[in-house]
Amino acid sequence: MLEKVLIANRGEIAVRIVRACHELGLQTVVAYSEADRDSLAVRLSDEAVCIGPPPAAKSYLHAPSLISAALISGCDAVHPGYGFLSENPYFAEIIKQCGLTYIGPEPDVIAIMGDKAAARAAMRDAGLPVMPGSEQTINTVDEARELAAGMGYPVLLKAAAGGGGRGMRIVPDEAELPRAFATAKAEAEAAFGSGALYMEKFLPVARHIEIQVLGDNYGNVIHLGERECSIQRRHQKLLEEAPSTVVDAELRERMGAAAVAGAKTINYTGVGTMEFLMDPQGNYYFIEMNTRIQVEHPVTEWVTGLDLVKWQLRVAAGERLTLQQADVRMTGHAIECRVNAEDPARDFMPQAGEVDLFLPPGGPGVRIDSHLYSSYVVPPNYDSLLAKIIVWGADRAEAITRMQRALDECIITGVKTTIPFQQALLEDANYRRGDVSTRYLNEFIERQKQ
Ligand code: MV4
Repeated sequence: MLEKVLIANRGEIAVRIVRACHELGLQTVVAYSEADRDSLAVRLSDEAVCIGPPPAAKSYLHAPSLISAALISGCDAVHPGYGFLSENPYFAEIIKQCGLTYIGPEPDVIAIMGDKAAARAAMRDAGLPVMPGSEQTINTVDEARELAAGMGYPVLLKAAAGGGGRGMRIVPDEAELPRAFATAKAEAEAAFGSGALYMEKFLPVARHIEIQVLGDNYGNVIHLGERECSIQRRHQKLLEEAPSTVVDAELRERMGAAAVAGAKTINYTGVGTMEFLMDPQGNYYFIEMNTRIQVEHPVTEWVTGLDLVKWQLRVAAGERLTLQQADVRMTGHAIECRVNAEDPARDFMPQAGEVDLFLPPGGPGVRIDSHLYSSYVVPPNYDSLLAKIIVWGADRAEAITRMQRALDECIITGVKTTIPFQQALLEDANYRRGDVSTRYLNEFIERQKQ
């Protein structure tokens, strides 16, 4: 088993990883920037190392500082969390070359799934249904025009080095294609260092369903059911739940088996997520894979009873999965609401400043994953996530009622948050019926304005 883990991240996920390490008897070292000197993760960790000034590029994205912190503090492993360097194959590779254990999949697996065009090809070869689109990246407008003519508009241009909706551009018709192609290429080059683009048929109304997979170093891979993640604003998820209201046991079995087959094909190890889009007819298509723990992992943890971060640590230490697919069961219904330091009344403008009072909700079936405490100062340098409120209910109706209670109880003063928006969401008749899609949130926001 590992002994001492460097946590190369911040905020709620750093706290989450400290907790999992401590429950496994591991020592923790939290890397922190000067802006996070007073963070909860630093307070809970056995040790902490300052890795640089507040800008992420000089701290949480600066591999030499993170690896130096691990080496000088005598760590034997590094956990990347999510975001920052968590899907950077070079970071994983350098960590291994320095004799440390990377808590995540192999660098070459991170690399292939990080190239979203190569990931599609690999999953197509593995026999998964893949969103109709280009076989590989497209180099010229003429190529794009020919492909789009074959597929029919609207089409989507996506950055091969992007993912998560970053660098995604809808092309409604042929007239728009040249400008869209040039803009998408330039934006991808600027954002990801690669202008490589691929094309997909755009599904205007779909559900974003992702399957959690877990593999060990001995070829065992299982799936842990699905998460419904269609409620996104500008490709940032706001609310996630498990199970999905449109996935029954038979469909779960089929999607899960596809996800496991895809993961086995690339010898996937650790925790990962296969993202699918489902059309109104119930057909599902692979779009991309995430090779890291995800923000929304708690909803899967609650309905399956598994601790995914502990499994990341166990698998990285060389342990075998102790459960078979037949042992995995989903019980009840879990919902996660992300509480962000944003003002929903002002187009979700990010907020920073002191949280005077933080009083988290509690009681039966409520979990709070957060780095907040009263008097904590929210720094302006990073993403706006303050807390995740996760609830479990025997069924979806109980989970919704419980989430409403938890949101009503939660007190965060000093900065505006998305709590009022989440409360309105949970009141919405369409949401309560489970009638959500990738189009739902924009329609909901428009209805709110009326
Ligand atoms: C799509 C899509 C429709 N058609 N791809 C991918 C990353 C995720 N953050 C958004 N993704 C999508 N990819 C094709 N071919 C729809 C989404 C999508 C979405 C798009 C616009 C507005 C909200 C959305 C919510 C989830 C998924």
